[in-house]
Amino acid sequence: MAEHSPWFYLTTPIYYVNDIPHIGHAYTTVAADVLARTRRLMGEPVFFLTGTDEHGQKVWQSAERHGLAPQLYVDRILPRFRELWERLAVSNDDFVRTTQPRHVQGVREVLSLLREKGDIYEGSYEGWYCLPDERFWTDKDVVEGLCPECRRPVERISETNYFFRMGRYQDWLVSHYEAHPETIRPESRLNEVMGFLRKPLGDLCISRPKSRVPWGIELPFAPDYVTYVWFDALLNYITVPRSTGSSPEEGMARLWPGTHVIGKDILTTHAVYWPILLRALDLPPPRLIFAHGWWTVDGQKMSKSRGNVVDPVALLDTFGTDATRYFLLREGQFGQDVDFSREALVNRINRDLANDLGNLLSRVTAMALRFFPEGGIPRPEGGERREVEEEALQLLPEVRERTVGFEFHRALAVLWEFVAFLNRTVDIRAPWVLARDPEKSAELSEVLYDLLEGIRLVALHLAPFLPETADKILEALDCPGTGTLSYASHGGFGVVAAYTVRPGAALFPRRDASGAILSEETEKSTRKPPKESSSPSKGETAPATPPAGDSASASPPSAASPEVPVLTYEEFQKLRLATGIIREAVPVPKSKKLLKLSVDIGEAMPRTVVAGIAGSYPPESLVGKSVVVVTNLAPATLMGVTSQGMLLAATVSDGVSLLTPDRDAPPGAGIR
Ligand code: ME8
Repeated sequence: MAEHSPWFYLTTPIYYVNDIPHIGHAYTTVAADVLARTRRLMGEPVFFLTGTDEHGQKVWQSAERHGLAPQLYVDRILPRFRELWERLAVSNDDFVRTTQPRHVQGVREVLSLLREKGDIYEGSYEGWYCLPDERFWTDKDVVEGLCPECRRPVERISETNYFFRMGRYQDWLVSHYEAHPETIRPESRLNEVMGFLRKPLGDLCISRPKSRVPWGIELPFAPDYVTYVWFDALLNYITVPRSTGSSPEEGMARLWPGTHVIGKDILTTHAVYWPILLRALDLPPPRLIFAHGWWTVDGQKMSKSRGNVVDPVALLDTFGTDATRYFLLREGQFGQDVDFSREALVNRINRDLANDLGNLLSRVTAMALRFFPEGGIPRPEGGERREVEEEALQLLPEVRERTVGFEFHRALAVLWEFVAFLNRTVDIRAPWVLARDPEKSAELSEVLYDLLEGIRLVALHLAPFLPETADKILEALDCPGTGTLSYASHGGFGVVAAYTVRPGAALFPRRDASGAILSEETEKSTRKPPKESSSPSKGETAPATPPAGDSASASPPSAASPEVPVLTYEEFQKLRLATGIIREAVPVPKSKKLLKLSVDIGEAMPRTVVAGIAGSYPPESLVGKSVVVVTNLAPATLMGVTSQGMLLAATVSDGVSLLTPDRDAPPGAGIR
């Protein structure tokens, strides 16, 4: 049946509203969003569902604690989830609440049907109950009075209840997974499920007496009982499709089976209870269940009692939508546990987003504007495939494949390989050198077109991950925004006939270790670029790179003088100096004084350093020279080139003299 439907139906768990959302909720939902957006770009019709789980004992108890009726309580918490998804740019097509009439009605219909079929029976129950997980356990399961799942104390309970004949379908489920092992991912999770299925499955208690849990969906055949919250919750995955079609059957035929993205904590309910429930309803099992790993904080489990729960709203307030989304998906492998630290987040922002991506856009658009102020950089005529196109064809299809395969961090790593390639192309092809030679104007135009086209493809592939950034990039390239894109129509190379760029805003500001934006003020005052003028002036002779302060005076400052600030030892310790070796040196176009250097400081990629030393050193004399680099200065853009460090030099009578280690020192040696 629905196996042939073209629809991609994707769900997240529906989250409990007994508390405000945390980073784990954001993780699952953003991952699902990236998948939904990618599938849409692939031209598939997508139905992406998220929502809230509003019934059950935990929610009821939270409401009690707040002195509110449960419905009022959930209505008050709900906006926290909805607003979070909005701020995270989550593009869900529907939002289900288990208190909605469409869901309540659907659950009651299912209950009646299963009761009629004889799959639900009345029985008495005595056993252990885990309140936080709302699950029953047998004597065998419970060790030392603790829940085998969450390790919290269980309580003894004895009552009459209604049971779902789950055991009946165990053999079917085992043979289903044997035939379709690919429907549980990652593979290790399938092993867990099969391990669980090795023991006989008991029947599932699907009711709670109202006297104990008054907050839930009433059983249609037993008004003193409400439905077990998990039974209620899982059914959202079909009550919604049933309510969105012209009839329940049509809605189901269109959307079902769905793909579920969940955390590893709820694997058993999804991979065991849920397919069996579907089977009892004569519906096919889910298309796929992907259970991702757990976020920890500085290596520790996140918990309220530890006070280390990461609040996604606070992250958004400080870092914004796209940086938060990027970090969530880039930092760890989806499926494995991943650790949160602010340091890692700030590093990712500064390195990947501000340096690699942000600089690429600002360098290339600045050059396009400078060398083609009237715009109109045309698509080069025919000919052989050039290297940017080759590289795009090589790398970009993998970005899509990895994304639909849930390998989000790999997809981003591959995309960043392409970003690094484009940055290298800028360095190697040096458009500013081409711009000096009128005979090379065709080559200049070709290089810039290829770079701009490369950047446009970066935006296209970035769109599912960082939708706001993709739009900003496309706007700077004067291309239509992400809302109109598809891989089929925009994924080729050479799609744009001619580029006219606009001055783009900086994509990501750099941050200090606390996460605060390094303000332009700070950057300006500490890294004032030397003025460009044709006649040498006093100010021009001084610093090797943008001077710290502007004291171009030749006399050494005296620590005793009141204008010279005195540093504390702690302040001095913040400075990072390292040895470097200059690998490349070229003049900065239109500048008499600046050279653009590529300096190896022992990192994966050499740093670009702009130095005001052209008056003292011809570029070719610098290649291979050892220098001393300030490595943790905020970058500054000088004449369109962003400098990622500063060289130390002494001011001498006829210019500057670079400081250099007096014996051989490898690149990256720290300086104390
Ligand atoms: O379980 N790391 O809701 P819930 C990663 N209502 N993901 C995490 C996480 C963490 N530390 N903590 C939570 C429920 N999550 C039920 C679901 S579905 C029919 C009913 C994410 O509010 C992860 O997706 O406890 C996990 O599965 C989900 O939040 C649990 O959310």
